[in-house]
Amino acid sequence: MKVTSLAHANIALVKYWGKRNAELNLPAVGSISLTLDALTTRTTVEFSSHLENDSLILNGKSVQAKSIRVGKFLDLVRSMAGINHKATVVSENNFPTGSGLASSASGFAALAMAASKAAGLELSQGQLSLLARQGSGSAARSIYGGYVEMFPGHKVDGSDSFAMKIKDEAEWPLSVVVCVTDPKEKTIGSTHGMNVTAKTSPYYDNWVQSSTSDLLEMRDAIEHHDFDYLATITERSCLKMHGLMLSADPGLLYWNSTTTELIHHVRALRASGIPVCFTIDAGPQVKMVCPTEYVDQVEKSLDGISGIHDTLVSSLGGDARLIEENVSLTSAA
Ligand code: 2P0
Repeated sequence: MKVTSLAHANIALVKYWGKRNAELNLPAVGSISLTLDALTTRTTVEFSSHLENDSLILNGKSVQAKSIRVGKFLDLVRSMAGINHKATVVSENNFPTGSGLASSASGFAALAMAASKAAGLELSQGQLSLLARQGSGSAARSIYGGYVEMFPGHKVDGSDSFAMKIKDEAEWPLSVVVCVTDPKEKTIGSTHGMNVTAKTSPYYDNWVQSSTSDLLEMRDAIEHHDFDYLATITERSCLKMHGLMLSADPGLLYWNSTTTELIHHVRALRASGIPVCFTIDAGPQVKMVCPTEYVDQVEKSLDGISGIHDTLVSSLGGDARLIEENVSLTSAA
């Protein structure tokens, strides 16, 4: 069976950085995110007894390095389903890949959904989230739309480490303006960056401990639709994570000069009365979050900032979903 799925990228308001178990990909901290309607990955998977190897075509190109990570993920699916057929995976992002725009989140969420279904599994959203986490921590969140919380869990085997929706996207319509300041793939991937940080930063333990109160406060802000509170916690978590990254050895600096300019810009906008806040992931792109009725004003305010390569505007998106299931001609033959 050939299955196609679609998943949205997400941005964390309370950030995930660091693993409690690198092998099982278990996060050391919880996180809370928004799912982005406009940023999507569409993935088709087909297992076949006629294939000798797994293959990955990402954005129209055959990708060897990434397909090793994808191959390991497919091994998980195969062992769950009790099959040993190899697979063809074709995946397309509608936004820049590997540049700090959460392509691994939407990518592994879409892959978990399409591959499990193509292998004959019927998984619940919780099981899909748990599976997606094993591909990429942030992918556990992209199984759901709206406001999502990832729980790091306590169990050694990671069976309690998955995400859940905490509020539907329709209940509190926020929007996000993504400012792409550099579309190139980043040189230090998140997995490596997290491991270096956990091993070398003198602040790492404090980061892990202080995440509990950030999560608690963010749940409260979302529960009460309190944008000012959300803005305060979002910027605090973002800057704390980047401070932590800077304190690794060697220090990780993902920003460029436009990233810094945009931080000052957002703070000036908020001081002028526009409810907006920034967040930045493991890359130089700046994501501006605001109530949807302010999104045009926020976007307009960016006119004349020369370092912005592109802007993407998104409302909140829905759950990852299957969009096509076909019995393939090759497997039926
Ligand atoms: C997040 N990031 O919470 C944080 C903020 C980037 C900065 O989750 O190693 O690609 O695959 O679990 O999910 C990016 O890390 O890392 C990420 P792995 P992932 O969105």
